[in-house]
Amino acid sequence: MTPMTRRDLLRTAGAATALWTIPAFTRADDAEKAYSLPKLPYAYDALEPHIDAKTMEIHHSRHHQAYVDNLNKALTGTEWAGKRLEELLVQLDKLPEKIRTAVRNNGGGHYNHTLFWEMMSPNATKPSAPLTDAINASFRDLPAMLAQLKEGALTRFGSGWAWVMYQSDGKLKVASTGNQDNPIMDGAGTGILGIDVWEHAYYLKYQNKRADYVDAFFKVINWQFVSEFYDRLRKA
Ligand code: MN3
Repeated sequence: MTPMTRRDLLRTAGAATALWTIPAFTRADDAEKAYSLPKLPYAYDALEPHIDAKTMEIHHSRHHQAYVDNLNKALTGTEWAGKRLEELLVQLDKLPEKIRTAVRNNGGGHYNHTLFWEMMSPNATKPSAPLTDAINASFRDLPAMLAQLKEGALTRFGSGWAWVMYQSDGKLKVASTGNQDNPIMDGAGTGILGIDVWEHAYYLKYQNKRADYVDAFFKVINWQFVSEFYDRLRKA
């Protein structure tokens, strides 16, 4: 057995802490031990004209469904089936190598999209007072935070996500991840607001104009959900 390096220890400690502080959004069905596609909390056309109905329908019913199906396929018959998805994503290095990449990509896809639908709303909302305080302390103000988030979304080369993440020191920070990765995977933080910058999220309506899509996304942010997510983390 190789001795644990300091880095391993820190990673393990980080993952263990993260495990208990990340709220569960994606549970497997107890009987089936399988995940299922969550119902969209609004109609496909509810975010028009900012996010069009066709994009929402394909994104939810085909892309997200495929992540769920492929995640279930990878986990079937393994001891990891039926666990909280968050539990798998914070300790990917413990998964058998045979299924690790499939769980990372499809489990990340299921987790990220489950949050993404909730992070948008057709109703006008605004950040809570505690979240506003945290935004002001970490970024100066809300426009400054959104400017950084937009920069993160535009500079992510290829497919991925830009995030506002909550860190264990209570501060908020902007980050971006490739593919379907999420900041919880390496213990950097927990993404409380995320924007999908895969082309499938915007190409039908915005083609190559990712900046226009980001501006449109800013108009449909569900601040109530983001504020509640922030609250659950800071009180954990
Ligand atoms: Mn997507």
